[in-house]
Amino acid sequence: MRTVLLTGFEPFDHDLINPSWEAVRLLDGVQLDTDVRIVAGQLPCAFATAGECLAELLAEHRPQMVIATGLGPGRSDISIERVAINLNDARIPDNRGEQPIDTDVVPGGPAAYFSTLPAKAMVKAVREAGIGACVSQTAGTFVCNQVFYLLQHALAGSAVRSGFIHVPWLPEQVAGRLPEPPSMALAAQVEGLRIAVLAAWNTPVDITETGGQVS
Ligand code: PCA
Repeated sequence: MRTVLLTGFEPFDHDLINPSWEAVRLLDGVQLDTDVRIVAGQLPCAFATAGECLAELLAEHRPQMVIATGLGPGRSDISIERVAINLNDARIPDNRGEQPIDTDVVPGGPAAYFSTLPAKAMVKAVREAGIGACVSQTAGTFVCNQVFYLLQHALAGSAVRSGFIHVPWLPEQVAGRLPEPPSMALAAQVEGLRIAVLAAWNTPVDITETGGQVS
């Protein structure tokens, strides 16, 4: 049995729920094919510990593909991230009260890593199912970008494809706010992620882009 590891984050910034974890935990155990299974793991929203937890999940599951996910407040679509940068610059404190400003993710590491997922093929597949999706050129500079960078750093040069997806708020998280920010129902997030993962898995390894314009 081969494994695709999906990670989601615990809630942060006073939220009680994080849609990234709610969505990926519903995909835990789902088979993509007869011999490929999704395993879901949760990461803490903390600069000091998220990387260690990610490394433990990689060592435990030895996945063939890894997609980390997180909440992207204000996003309206399933956002396939293209690039992780070697910079922490937190707008708010993390769940341990740490707020790194202008620090390296990995001192001496490359300025950035590209995702090794086929971002445009994933966007096209999710849109074909009627679910909003886009390619995003920045994962920000908070814990999500840190985890994305550490993931790409850990798997650089390996055959294991990896990348990051930001998901929108759930409707119940934004209800009553004026103006109401964008959101997406949990069922659509789960199905969108499942289709994105499947598209990534089924796209040949030497193709990271389909080349077409998607936005
Ligand atoms: N989103 C945050 C960190 C955890 C999460 O779900 C981010 O975009 O950095």
